[in-house]
Amino acid sequence: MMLLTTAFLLLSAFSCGGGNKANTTNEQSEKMVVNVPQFDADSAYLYVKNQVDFGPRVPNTKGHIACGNYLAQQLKEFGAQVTDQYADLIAYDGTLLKARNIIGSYKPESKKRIALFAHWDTRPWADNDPDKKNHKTPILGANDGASGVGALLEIARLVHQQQPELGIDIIFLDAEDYGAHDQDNEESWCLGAQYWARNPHVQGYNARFGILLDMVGGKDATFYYEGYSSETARSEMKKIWKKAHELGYGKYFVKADGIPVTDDHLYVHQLARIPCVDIINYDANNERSSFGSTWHTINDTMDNIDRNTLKAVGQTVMDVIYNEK
Ligand code: AHN
Ligand code: ZN
Repeated sequence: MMLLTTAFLLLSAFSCGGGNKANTTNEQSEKMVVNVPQFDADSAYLYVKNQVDFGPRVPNTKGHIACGNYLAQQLKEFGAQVTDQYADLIAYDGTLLKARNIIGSYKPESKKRIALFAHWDTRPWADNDPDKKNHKTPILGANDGASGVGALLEIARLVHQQQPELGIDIIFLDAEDYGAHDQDNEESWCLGAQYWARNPHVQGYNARFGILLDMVGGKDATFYYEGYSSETARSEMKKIWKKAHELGYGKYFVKADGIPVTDDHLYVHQLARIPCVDIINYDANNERSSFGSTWHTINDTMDNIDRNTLKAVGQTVMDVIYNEK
């Protein structure tokens, strides 16, 4: 950072006079020189695939345990201070879920923080599959689960190489997708988030804001203003969409209202009082699901994962967090 600032000042000294003088003040140069590392979509894609290769990550299964170990290990390799938060959570059907939230922290001593969330578990039932015989088959969750986590692992890799000004917490939430089959039991979803928000990994934890990534890898995904984000984290949401458009990702980040979604960010706001924006695929014209045609089906596989979508979301989040002062 210092080196780059110096380089810029040298360059400005050599550039010809008569330009906008305001641009050559120290303050302006600092602003312009924020160097944001390049999000590598191939790398993120590999982190998505590595999770899917464990098979379904349903709580209380071998694939879940193995993938949890992989995620904690990756965060450690990327220099984060890792906290494992184990919790026994009761699902809507009475099942005791051996859940694990995994948190990777950078600059843990800093009071100025941003929290980045994704759920890492996968749904035990493909109950939105067009074929009823698949409704009890667990999903692979390439998009629904692995995509957000994969993007955040790539961000962790980059944050380790070059730290942004603020402290960053990468928070992998468990037991998001064990919700009831009927739509009215909202609180049966996001159990790991509810637990974390009631029992944050650090006492009195706070962050300036949070960003939740949910289904951020699908081909031709579109991200609209999600309802709760609009209400409770409006300025942060607008900042993210503005940045996405500046970077040329306007076709993904649509500046129009989507729907409210009961998702992890809701509890982050309600229980931990941290404003949190949900970047979640919204497919306005899909009859099968407003989250896209593969949502909670056996087709939520790597075939539907598009590096370009991961790049659009990952680079946007990178630019947002590196520009916070
Ligand atoms: C409900 O269907 C209530 N919420 C969607 C949250 C979700 C499920 N995200 C991924 N899978
Ligand atoms: Zn789901």
